[in-house]
Amino acid sequence: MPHTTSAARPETTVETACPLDCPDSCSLSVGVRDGRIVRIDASPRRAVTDGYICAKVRRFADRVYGTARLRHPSVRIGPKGAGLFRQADWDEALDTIAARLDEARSRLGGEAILPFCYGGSNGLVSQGTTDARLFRALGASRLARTVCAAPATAALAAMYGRMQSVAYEDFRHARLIVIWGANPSVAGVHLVPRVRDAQKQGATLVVVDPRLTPLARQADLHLPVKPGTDVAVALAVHRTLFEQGGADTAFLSAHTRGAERLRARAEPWTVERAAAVAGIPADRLSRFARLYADLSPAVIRCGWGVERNRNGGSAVLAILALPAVAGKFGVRGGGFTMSDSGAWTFERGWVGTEEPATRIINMNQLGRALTELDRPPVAVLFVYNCNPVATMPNQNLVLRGLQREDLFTVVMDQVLTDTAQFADVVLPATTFLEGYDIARAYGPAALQLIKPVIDAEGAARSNADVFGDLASRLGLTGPGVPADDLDTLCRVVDTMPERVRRDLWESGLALPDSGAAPVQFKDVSPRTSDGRIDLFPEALEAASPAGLYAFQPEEEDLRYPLTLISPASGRTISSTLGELPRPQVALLMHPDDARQRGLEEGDRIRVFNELGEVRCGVIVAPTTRPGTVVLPKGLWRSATLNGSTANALVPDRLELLAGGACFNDARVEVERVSH
Ligand SMILES: Nc1nc2c(c(=O)[nH]1)N[C@H]1C(S)=C(S)[C@@H](COP(=O)(O)OP(=O)(O)OC[C@H]3O[C@@H](n4cnc5c(=O)[nH]c(N)nc54)[C@H](O)[C@@H]3O)O[C@H]1N2
Ligand SMILES: Nc1nc2c(c(=O)[nH]1)N[C@H]1C(S)=C(S)[C@@H](COP(=O)(O)OP(=O)(O)OC[C@H]3O[C@@H](n4cnc5c(=O)[nH]c(N)nc54)[C@H](O)[C@@H]3O)O[C@H]1N2
Ligand SMILES: [Mo]
Repeated sequence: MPHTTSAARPETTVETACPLDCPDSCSLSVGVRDGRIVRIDASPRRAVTDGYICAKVRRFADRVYGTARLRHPSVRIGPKGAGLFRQADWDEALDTIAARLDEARSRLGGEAILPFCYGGSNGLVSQGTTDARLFRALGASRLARTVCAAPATAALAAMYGRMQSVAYEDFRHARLIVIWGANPSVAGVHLVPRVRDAQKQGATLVVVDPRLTPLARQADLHLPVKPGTDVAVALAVHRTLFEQGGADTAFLSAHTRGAERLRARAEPWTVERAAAVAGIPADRLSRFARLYADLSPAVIRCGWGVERNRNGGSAVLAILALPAVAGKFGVRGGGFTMSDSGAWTFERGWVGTEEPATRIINMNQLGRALTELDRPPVAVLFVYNCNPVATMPNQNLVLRGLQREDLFTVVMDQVLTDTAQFADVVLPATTFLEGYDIARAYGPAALQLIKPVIDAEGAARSNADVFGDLASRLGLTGPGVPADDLDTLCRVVDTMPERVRRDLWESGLALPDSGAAPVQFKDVSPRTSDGRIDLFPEALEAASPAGLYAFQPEEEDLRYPLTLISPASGRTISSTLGELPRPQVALLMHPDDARQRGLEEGDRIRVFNELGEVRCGVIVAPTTRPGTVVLPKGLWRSATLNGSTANALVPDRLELLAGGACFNDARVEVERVSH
């Protein structure tokens, strides 16, 4: 008889949620046996998750238990960036860091300290809590968290006061769906079946994207715009609406302000002119304008591909203004979907102290901050929830900054990232399967409780715990500072309204008062000062060097005739999971561009400009527009032949409305290389 005792231990299941930087914020059911994760799957708790999760999170255990995982603190022993470390214990690591923080502050002032964090964990506990309190108490430089969503958030907040979006499940009620600069087939997969269902029921699908994305293939109309030209395209639709009777004047006068000024900005944008600027046939653009005027309910999914160029904020404004001008609100399946992260009425979390008015550093210019700033220079860089070598513009300048001998760099992460290779002290962080947190969705709004599923690997600790510990080593502990992630979680939940608190504790899921699928202008309305949609927000106009609805053309540079974009891929979330094996990376290029350069699929190439070069393979296919080439976002340096990724080619210029990143605003040339 076979011997079966070792398999006899039962599998237990823990209900939790995914806090990774993705709009869908899935509810998860995780199987554990003998203290190890054996299965990660969808939980039925949240309707949006719809019974399935993405392939990336299914295999998240490969990260938790993988060879790149950090299990102990370590201290650099080789030259900067050589990746040579010796193991240390927490006391040594944190005492060293505390001493360096203290030294920098007393010698140069608190502003010599730069905390650097972004999307690693979108949780409400692991960011903006004990970390924020520590850096505030130190008087550190403040970080403008602009790498993503800053232009879109500025536009949405000014225009609608962050009104809640049309939920995914309501897309099936739409007769017209516009997917504008979003690729939900990889970056928010739960929208796709809802779009397909709507199409089966006769809805028309329009996709605005320089690439032939999976949904663009299925669309009735695809507008393959040049990156950075969406503002012109949207303004031409506005002009058509105003000129041809498609504007809802009753709605505009009852519910908006600034319509006349918007109309004036749209006036120069005839369909012909916008089509020429965007590099698309004029008849396709006028067909789009007609469809948008004629079909209701009409919903626009505005993605983040739109914002990642100099004109990004104005483009988002012009797109989000469309449903107001065309009067598309007030019906189920009509309106827009952007981000719901700010659609809640609770204040964010707990920090327990005022923010000092120290200098603000735009994270998109990290390289400059490390190499150019003085009075004071950045002396201590503390990176957590972020992998800037892989994710920030001007990679070579970031690397140069990180090589500074007089810079003390701390990196706290789950794995030995490209950034951690440059650290003086590396700290091991828990994953969302090893601690407490709250996932706040930025697709359809929801909060979910995250619980530890397994014990922490090795000596890994949570951010909340480590920053609290550091504060006490520095003597900065005030009364009521939470001790660890559970304590911090309780503090964060305590700041929420009674009903939300109860739902979170009792069922692990809380929805806004307006429910999971509100109708815009019925169940939710603008939360601007006067409750109207502000089509011409003057505060934004005043702050922007180019003004609202501005289109600034790219500078002609004959040496670099191609535009490089680097959108989300299905293999990573930003650079998270980039440590896992992947096939050879290749640049996607249109056959016309390849022919002009004598390139063929399978060639080795270099993509280059004045900032750097990337060496990799090439895929030749008509799935990108001529003139636009594509590399995936979030690559680790080992993924290419020369240790540079798309960000080595991305300029650190700023988007004009909110200082956003210009990832899709890189000008390059491509040529074959022999090795
Ligand atoms: N699998 C996976 N999922 C993710 C992520 C990931 O890396 N991988 N990242 C997460 C994060 S941080 C975010 S912010 C979201 C982003 O998710 P999305 O909003 O989908 O953003 P992107 O992938 O940057 O770009 C979307 C599309 O915009 C197109 N595009 C590029 N430039 C332009 C332009 O100028 N105009 C127009 N109209 N289209 C343009 C690109 O070709 C792409 O198809 O996804 C999240 N989800
Ligand atoms: N070329 C190009 N670059 C881009 C983009 C693009 O479109 N093109 N998109 C940009 C966008 S949209 C975004 S949002 C940014 C994201 O850029 P980043 O903020 O750098 O996001 P990630 O690459 O996901 O890296 C997050 C890191 O945080 C770590 N982490 C996760 N949880 C924890 C935790 O609890 N504690 C600690 N200490 N660490 C943790 C993860 O292991 C990971 O290494 O990238 C941007 N970069
Ligand atoms: Mo992002």
